[in-house]
Amino acid sequence: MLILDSGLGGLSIYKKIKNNFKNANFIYVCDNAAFPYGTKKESFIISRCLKIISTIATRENITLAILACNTASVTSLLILRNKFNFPIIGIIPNIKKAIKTTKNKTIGLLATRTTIYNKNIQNLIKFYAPRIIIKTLHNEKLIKITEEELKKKTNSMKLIKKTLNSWITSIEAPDTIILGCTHFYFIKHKIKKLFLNKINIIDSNVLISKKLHKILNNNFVKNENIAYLSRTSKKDKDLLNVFKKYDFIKFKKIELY
Ligand code: DGN
Repeated sequence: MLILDSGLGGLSIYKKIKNNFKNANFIYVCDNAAFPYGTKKESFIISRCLKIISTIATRENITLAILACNTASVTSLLILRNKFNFPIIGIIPNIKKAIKTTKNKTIGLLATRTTIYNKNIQNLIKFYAPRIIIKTLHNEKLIKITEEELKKKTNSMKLIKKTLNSWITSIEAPDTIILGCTHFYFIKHKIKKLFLNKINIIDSNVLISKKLHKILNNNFVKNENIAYLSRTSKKDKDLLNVFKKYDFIKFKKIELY
């Protein structure tokens, strides 16, 4: 199973599915040379994902690919599905679930700029939530700091607080927040704490597990998990340590021109 993100966010999906597919071999592509996708043009993300999946498909046996990044999914999923002969699934902000959950008709969407302003996401919001206020927040620094925290280099609380302050203090504060970025699962508990647990957090990752069970049976034979990195400089050493913690024991470089 191939999992793709520009950073470590996709590990939140891996964490969710690994126990349900215990014998599956996971191949994680961390396109760290292009991290974060959230600040890149849509055309760049599409061609990058195309190149990555094509390259890996020539080297590894791929049963299914997961775009473990909302930004990559909203921009590239439909295009990629037409190019490959294995299933490709992605993750997008779970707007429908949030609409069902909110009581005060105010929802917060926390995602990258590219995800928030993607025209399909904007259309989904207009279609499903015309009478609901959707407040959006993007802060690419928060994604970077979440990665740094996973590498045990910093503490993200101060920045999370600063980023969410306008929601926390507003009289029209959302009662429901959609995690529209796979990185934010790692700071979910902190977000909850800042809202004194009086917030519904909408998990879009659960949809991935449901889709996987529909598509795949569990007939895998366990071999090993491999992490591919698109950059392997000295400063990427900490990344390897995070992957090791998640049972990725073999590392390879993916060359992208
Ligand atoms: N994890 C990505 C997402 O879900 O949109 C954001 C980080 C990135 O740019 N890859």
